[in-house]
Amino acid sequence: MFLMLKKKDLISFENKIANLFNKAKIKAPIHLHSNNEDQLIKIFKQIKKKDWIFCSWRSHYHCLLKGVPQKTLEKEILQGKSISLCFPEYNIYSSAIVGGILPIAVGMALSFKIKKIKKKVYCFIGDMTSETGIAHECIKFSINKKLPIKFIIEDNSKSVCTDTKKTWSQKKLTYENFSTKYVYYYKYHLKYPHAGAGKRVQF
Ligand SMILES: Cc1ncc(C[n+]2csc(CCOP(=O)(O)OP(=O)(O)O)c2C)c(N)n1
Ligand SMILES: [Mg+2]
Repeated sequence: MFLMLKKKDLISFENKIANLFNKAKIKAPIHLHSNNEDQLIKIFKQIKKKDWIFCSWRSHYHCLLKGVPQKTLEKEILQGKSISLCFPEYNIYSSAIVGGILPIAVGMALSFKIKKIKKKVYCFIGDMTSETGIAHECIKFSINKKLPIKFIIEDNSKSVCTDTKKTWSQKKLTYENFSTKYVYYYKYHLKYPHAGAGKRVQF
């Protein structure tokens, strides 16, 4: 990537947002990341400025690594937009609807292929999202049509407060350790609750 932030920059940004949330300076939900800085920095090394990123409600780190300036991102979060951050000028789009971004990401990759545009789509999804029907269809379609897209599964083992594997009675997630050209899986431990910063409002 053209601009590479360090692990400590990501952590200090997320800590700052957590403090602002706990001081009631942010009136809308926030979904923080933690303990996945190394993995994301490594993934973003292969992502180019012209490529597109699609992600979920948990996207502060992705925005920073795609080049959104910290001040710009903080302003949007303070305005209550953390849950669905979109910065088209930095080629990053997110949705707070579970599975919502998947067909949009696939549609963009299909369009790149049809128009012979040399850009790639990176679609970041949580472990529970990766087990939905829409994810299975989108991943299958993309692999079979050889689309310029990669799905990155970010496994924190839970969906809000529910254990993902227990929900589906699976010993392993469908795409666990399934690293191919189209799918990359990584596991991390989220120190924060699903939403909020551990002190004030919880979901
Ligand atoms: C269609 C839909 N159903 C339910 C929700 C509520 N919801 C928000 S995040 C979430 C958990 C998803 O878990 P996962 O994909 O593992 O992502 P994580 O939050 O753990 O990163 C749920 C159920 C939603 N936003 N959209
Ligand atoms: Mg999860």
